[in-house]
Amino acid sequence: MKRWQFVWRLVPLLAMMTFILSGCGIDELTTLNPKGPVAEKQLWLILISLAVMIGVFIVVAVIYVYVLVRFRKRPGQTGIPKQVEGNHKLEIIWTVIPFLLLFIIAIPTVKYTFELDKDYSKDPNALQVKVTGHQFWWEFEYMNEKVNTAQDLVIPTGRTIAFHLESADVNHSFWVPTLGGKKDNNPGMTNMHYLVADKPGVYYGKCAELCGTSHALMDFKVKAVTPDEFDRWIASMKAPVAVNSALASEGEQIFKKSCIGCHAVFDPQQKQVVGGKVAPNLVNYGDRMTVAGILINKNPEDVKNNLHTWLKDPQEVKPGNLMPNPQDVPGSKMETSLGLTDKQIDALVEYLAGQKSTK
Ligand code: HEC
Ligand SMILES: [Cu+2]
Repeated sequence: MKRWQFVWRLVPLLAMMTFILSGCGIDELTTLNPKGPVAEKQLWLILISLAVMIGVFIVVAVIYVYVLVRFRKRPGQTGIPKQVEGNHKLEIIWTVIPFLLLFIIAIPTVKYTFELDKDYSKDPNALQVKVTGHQFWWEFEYMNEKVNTAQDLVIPTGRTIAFHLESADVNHSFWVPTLGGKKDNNPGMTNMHYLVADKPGVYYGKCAELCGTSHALMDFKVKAVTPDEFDRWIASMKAPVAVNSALASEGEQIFKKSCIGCHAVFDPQQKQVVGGKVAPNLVNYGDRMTVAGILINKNPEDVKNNLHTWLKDPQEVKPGNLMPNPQDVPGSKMETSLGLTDKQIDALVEYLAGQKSTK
């Protein structure tokens, strides 16, 4: 009876674990569903190590169970059985077999360790992207194209992307599980990393190094598109966007007063991107897949709602982030605010959401 009660107690525990583990998205944040050659090689290393380990486990378990059964104490048996010590043949066998097994794992591991650490920073065919980790957002700078964006990393398929990983403050770690392993962004240095995406798609990225209060919200998206589409995207990031309503142009004026010191946008008069670099670049903001990397723009209309949520209280969305509150929020950690009214926020939402490429 007691034992049954114990087993029953395990049921909710198992159910809870199933529930929690099901949170590990099958397609999104997994290394088991590779979408490019780097991730494929890494998965192969996992599988070969796993195969060797499972093989060893099975052989050892079978011998163990056999010995337990075959040499168990029989009825009527007294005293300890004959003790056997030392057997050169056996000792050589169980030294050589593990050596061979480790050798099998070592060959691809060493080969891929060097291969995956290749530096493509001088390769003219690779796309050079500087990735700067900030508390708590990602900056992507296309070094040769002179385009800068945040949270959404757009890349062409089939081309090696050479990432120059840097940090503006503390340690971060750049990780896109379906494309390949993570690498750190350390302040004061540049770490090289490369990834390739085979097929168009949206791949999830995360900061994988505890970097402060909102570390868990430091997400980004990698959007792989065809090379043609990529060229169009780059062109659109340098092309003017019309501001086509009175409310939006009011928003533009407020933006130029209150926001442009930190954030850059495309200025149609000067025909270039202008503004500060300490905060995310907001060129073509209406095309973004997220607001602040974490509020998902599932449908095109969502961008307005998400912008509104962000601008009403950025600290509520990402505690500890460095954007000043546009409005006074009672009890907020940000003591001062930019003092904007509800109407001014609506105008800013209209302006930023309308910044869409016209391609
Ligand atoms: C003192 C600098 C500063 C000022 C001024 C500022 N911001 Fe920000 N803003 C930031 C920082 C830093 C972030 C990144 C927060 C994070 O994600 O951790 C941010 C994030 C954002 C985002 C999300 C960006 C993204 O990539 O999705 C929007 C939208 C935004 N700000 C709009 C505004 C608007 C509109 C104003 C003017 C009312 C403004 N900001 C004023 C610093 C600033
Ligand atoms: Cu981080």
